Amino acid sequence: MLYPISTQTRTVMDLSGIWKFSLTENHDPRTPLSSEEVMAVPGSYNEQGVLRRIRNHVGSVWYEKEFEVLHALQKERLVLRFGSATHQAKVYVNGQLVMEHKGGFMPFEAEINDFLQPGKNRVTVEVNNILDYTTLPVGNYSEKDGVKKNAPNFDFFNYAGIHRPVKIYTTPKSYVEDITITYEVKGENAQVHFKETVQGDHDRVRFVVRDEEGAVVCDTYEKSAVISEVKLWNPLAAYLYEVEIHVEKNGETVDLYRESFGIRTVEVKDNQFLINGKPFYFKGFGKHEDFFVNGRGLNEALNVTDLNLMKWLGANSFRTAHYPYSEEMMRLCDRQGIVVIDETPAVGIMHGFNFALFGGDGEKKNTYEVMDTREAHEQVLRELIARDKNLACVVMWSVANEAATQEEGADAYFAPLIQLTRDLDPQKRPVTMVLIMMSMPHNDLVSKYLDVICLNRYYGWYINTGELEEAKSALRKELSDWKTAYPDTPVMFTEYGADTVAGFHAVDDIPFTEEYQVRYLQANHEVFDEFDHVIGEQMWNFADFETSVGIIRVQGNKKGLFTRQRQPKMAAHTVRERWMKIPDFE
Ligand code: GCB
Repeated sequence: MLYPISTQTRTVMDLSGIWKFSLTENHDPRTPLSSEEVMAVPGSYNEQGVLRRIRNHVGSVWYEKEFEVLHALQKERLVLRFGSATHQAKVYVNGQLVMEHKGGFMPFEAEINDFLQPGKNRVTVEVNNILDYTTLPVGNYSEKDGVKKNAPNFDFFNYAGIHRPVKIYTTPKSYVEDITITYEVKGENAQVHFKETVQGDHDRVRFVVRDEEGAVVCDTYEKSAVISEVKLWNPLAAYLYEVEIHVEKNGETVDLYRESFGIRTVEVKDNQFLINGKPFYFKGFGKHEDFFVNGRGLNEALNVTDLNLMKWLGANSFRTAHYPYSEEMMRLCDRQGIVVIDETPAVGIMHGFNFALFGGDGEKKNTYEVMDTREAHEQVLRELIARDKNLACVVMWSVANEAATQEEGADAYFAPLIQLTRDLDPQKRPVTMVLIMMSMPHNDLVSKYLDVICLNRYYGWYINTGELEEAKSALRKELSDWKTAYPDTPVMFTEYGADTVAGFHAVDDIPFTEEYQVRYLQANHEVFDEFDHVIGEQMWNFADFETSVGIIRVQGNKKGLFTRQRQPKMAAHTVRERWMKIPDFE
């Protein structure tokens, strides 16, 4: 699905702003929503609503907004598009259902010409936040004595609402529906291939590629062209070409779409992660889309700030933990040269998960008998790869975070999904899954399918708490075991971290203090540096973030290197010293 842009043949209306809002469960969308309450879109309703009844609401809520379409545009295709609505949405125009979508992190759209009326129109959206054993992420929905509970099976607040922009964009009746760009780099040149889908009456399609200076580097009706003396997209040195796709009829351009694309290669070889043939070392984070007031709603100023903080630190990459991020963030990373591991919302695929802190080790061990997430999983892989396939910043797909990959059934569940990811990706990027602490070299059932083994490890936090020497020995042992069991698969850390309350201090190794976070990270880094097959370190987390309430969370998860308001903790300075010395490429 293409990102909506304005060109000489298209325009975009943004419906962001203040919408009417109601918690009413049984609204009839044929009548206007009668409510004094309002919500800003994009944004989570949980924070804006302030009160518990809104913050912790379980079930459906309703949004509504009036809009009018410029007369001159009404002969065009008018497409109503949501960047995302979390987690399920039904969309009505003037009381008539125009589309439904399941899954809280992907765009969806529908043509609305037939639903419009002269003058004012009304878009009404029912958004539902219930998560259960069929959804991704996985939740533990229950209803007892009329009380609904929606406990997440994951460690972040279940923010809901219309999280990304709502737009109406136009296209002519003949239009570019999709474009896929692939290429091979051959010496100084690149052979670029275009695969377009065009709807409607047209004669032919022309591709005009420009470089960053605007110079035309190819102009063709063929599906393939050579860009000579190609400038490659590199981490922190992005270079983006732009292809203009002209849909032509009788020699005239009837539709024009522009897609930017970087050219770079990615490959896992000899225990290394090669970008443009050079061994890349991941330095960065698992992140969240999370902030005061906005909740999980798009916040472009925050996105820019976060990338600038990463550059200040010497970081080069992050993982979109634990769901696909906004198209705006992905496009920003493509432009800024930030390397991204693109993760699905498959988090919580573990029945009876207990935090290792309480001695649990996934005690129920029948995840694949009781969960029914396959359909949602396949759907989101299709949607994610369709959305992000042309992005140079995406160098690897993460099929899931911390599933029960040590339990019987994991192989049968994941092998086909990993294969599907490979089949769907036109650029054939590496594929990974992020492994929980209970999944070890001796019992993990999916590592054999992965290009990179990604580990979430908390030695010195959930285990060996406060005991950094023990933590180092345990980590060292585990890394040698992976090397022995999977000598040809590189390993990277996608999580390691210690909850740290900014302002807490101690001389000794006392968890929750800023000093402990510094030493915990140093201890981990010391061991990473002993192993050549470790190809990167993405710590948990970039910043503190909101979670459900619970006794192991002090107003949220505090493993951030920055506070939630983006102030550096003491460890930010020591991590910066380290990362400034580690080059992006070996
Ligand atoms: C994990 C999860 C992450 C949690 C983190 C923690 O392994 O992947 O979502 O927030 O641990 O801090 O416990």
